[in-house]
Amino acid sequence: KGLVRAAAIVATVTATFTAAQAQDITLRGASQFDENHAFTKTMERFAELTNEYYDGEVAFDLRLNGELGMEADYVTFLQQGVAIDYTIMAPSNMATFAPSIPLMDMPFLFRDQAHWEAVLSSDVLKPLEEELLEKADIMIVGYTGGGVRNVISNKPISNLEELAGFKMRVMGAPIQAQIFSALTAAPSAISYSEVYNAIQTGVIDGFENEAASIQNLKFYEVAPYLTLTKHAITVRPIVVSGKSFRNMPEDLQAAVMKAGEEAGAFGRELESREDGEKLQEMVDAGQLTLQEFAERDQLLEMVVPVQDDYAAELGATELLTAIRAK
Ligand code: X1X
Repeated sequence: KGLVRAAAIVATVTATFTAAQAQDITLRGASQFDENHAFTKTMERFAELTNEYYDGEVAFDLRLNGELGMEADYVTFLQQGVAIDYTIMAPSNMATFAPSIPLMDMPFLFRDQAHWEAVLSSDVLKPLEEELLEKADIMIVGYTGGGVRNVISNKPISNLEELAGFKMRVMGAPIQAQIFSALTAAPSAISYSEVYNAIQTGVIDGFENEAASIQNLKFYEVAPYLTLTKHAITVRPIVVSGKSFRNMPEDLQAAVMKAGEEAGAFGRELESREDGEKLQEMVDAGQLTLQEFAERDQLLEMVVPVQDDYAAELGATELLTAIRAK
């Protein structure tokens, strides 16, 4: 009789524990931007969709405005499984842990938007996802992005002669500096949080970025000239810490994967659509002056050998060929 009673207590306790556990799941995310940025909206959509597909309640605690640091901090947090569970970030900010990841993010990788979309809606990037999971314990659950990166500066730049020696900030992955060095600029890797000040104090003359972020962080205040180099269409993975993912019940894991893929498609449509609109808003507000780059085709020719060498060094020549062939 005693044993039956003990088993009943254990059953009750287990059921209560499971219910409490399900209610208690909180996933914390981080954004460098405010509520108007496409990354923030995409992470909000990811939260909504996860709750839609999961037969339980998950609380999402998304911290904005760089409250938890910048992307370079987030990658360490995710890898260690501390502070945050999910975010959106540039592959070039994950280079320390997985050197091949910036390949999906390198300038001049995509011919046009159709090529970019074909790559992101295929599974051609799978080998890079596997490497990221293996080396950094970070999972890619979807792909957003879609902003076009251009050069933005404190003085007009409209041709190769003016680009020569241009002191510019690039993201931390070595391939970023290699590409811009090949274009004869003078790149240096500076933390994103330092860029505004570095331009203001004359340490650099500018950098390269997409409209959503230029507008959100008001970079036009210190760099009001934008040159349409159109050198990258952004690829921005929605990432989840492997440690957080393994702690989730299986049905939540499935919901997160499905939500990640769909939120990614939502974010790609949103940022691609808003990119031109945001540039125009900044022009109309007198914040930015746009100019064409006279020798854009030549830029492409100058960087292809650098891309090829980088892929060869990583043993990723086949992968680069497959991406180009999409
Ligand atoms: O250049 C950067 O470091 C940043 O640029 C934009 O804000 C985003 O693309 C972001 O992901 C980050 O990489």
